[in-house]
Order: sequence, then structure tokens, then C-alpha cells
Amino acid sequence: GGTTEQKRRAGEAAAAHVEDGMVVGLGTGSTAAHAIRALGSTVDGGCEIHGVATSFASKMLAREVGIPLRSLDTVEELDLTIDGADQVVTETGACIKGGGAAHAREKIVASISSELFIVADPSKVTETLDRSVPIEVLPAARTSVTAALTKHGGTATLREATKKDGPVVTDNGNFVLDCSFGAIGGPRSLGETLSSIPGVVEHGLFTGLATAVYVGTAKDVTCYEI
Ligand code: DER
Repeated sequence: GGTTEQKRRAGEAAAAHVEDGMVVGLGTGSTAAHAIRALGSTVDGGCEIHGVATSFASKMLAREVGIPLRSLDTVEELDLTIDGADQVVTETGACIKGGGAAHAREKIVASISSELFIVADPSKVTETLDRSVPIEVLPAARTSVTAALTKHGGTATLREATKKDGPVVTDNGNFVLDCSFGAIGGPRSLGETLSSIPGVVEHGLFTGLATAVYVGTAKDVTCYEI
């Protein structure tokens, strides 16, 4: 993965676009965390915004840095969401998310935001998505979904927790399958296939959502408008 400096530059560059009065989606992960911390300083400076968290993690960090929060079920639309990615194609904004198992709520928040700024370090940038795709599933459907994914050429593994016995359990109480498909030529159509499998709550292919990608380097930031 990237360095703290690269992540910080990406997060802070995206956060700089937040204006007074905005409702801002607060992404999950270490890169989005830099944006959340930057927004905490903006709020300290008198900027009046409301944040909508995408996970317990981002909610707790937002509280820590003093960003007033709205719960997702109280908003119909947001001005801007800032979130990270596990892999991103800077030309199209297509990305794989879900490394933090927060992609179900992240996608809801992103889908009702006017703008979605993906923040990343260079290690996340690729020409073709080829990482495994995180798929949140109802626990009861883990076996049936695994079988369906195999039929679609995927190889799925249940995401085991490290500091808890048994599988990772998402903030929504579900399991995560990490499914590799090799190089993904058509992320939108693969995403539609994954969404059609009964028991799939949400997959980590984000297409047609990002409006900009901020890639932080050691010295500066590159912004790719989508
Ligand atoms: O879980 C997620 O979607 C996160 O955004 C993740 O993909 C990126 O986390 P990172 O910024 O810590 O690499």
C-alpha cells in the first residue's frame, strides 16, 4: 500500500472542496480518514457542514474530530462523498472497494451524492481492475452465493476475522466473500451479474459513481476529472 504522506495529500486535497452548508459523505479506510481529519479542522474554523458516516469507524472518527453527523436515514441526497478504494482506474473512475468491509453503506451514500471524490495513493491505480471483489452476503447464503460465483468463473473465499474467531461480520451483520475473477474487462456488467445473485447484499465494484479521483504522491496530488 501507499505511504501516509501520499494518502494524506489525497485526502486533504479532496476535503479542500468542501464548502459551508454541505452535507458530506464520510468514507471508510485510512485514506478517507485523512479527509475526515481535515474536515474536522475545517469545522473548527467555522465551516458549517454535516457528515454522513459510512461505517462505525468513520462515525467514531467524525465524532472524535467534531464533525456534526446526520444519520443516513435522514438524508435523501448529499453534496459530496469522499472515499477510498482498493483499486481504481483513473480514466473511468471505476473502482473496487470493500477492503474495509464497508462497501454496502459506502455505495448507498455514494449513489445519493452529487459528487464522489475517490482518494488514493499510487499503489491503488491500475489500467484494469483485477483485485478480488468483496461481496457482502447474508450469512445463510454464503454457500449458495459461493456456488453461483463459481459458475460465473469466480473463486470466492469467506473473509476470516483476525481479532475474532470466525468470519468478519459487517456493520450490517453480514459476511464478506472475497471473489477473484482475474482481469475484469467489463466491471459494470460483472457488477450487474453479481447484484442478481440471491443473497448478495452488495458488491465492491463501483462504476459510474466517481466524479473525480485524487491520487496523492510524495510531493503533490493529481486530480483526474471523470
Ligand atoms: O473499504 C473501503 O472501501 C475502503 O475505502 C478501502 O477500500 C480503502 O482503504 P484504504 O484507504 O485504507 O486503503
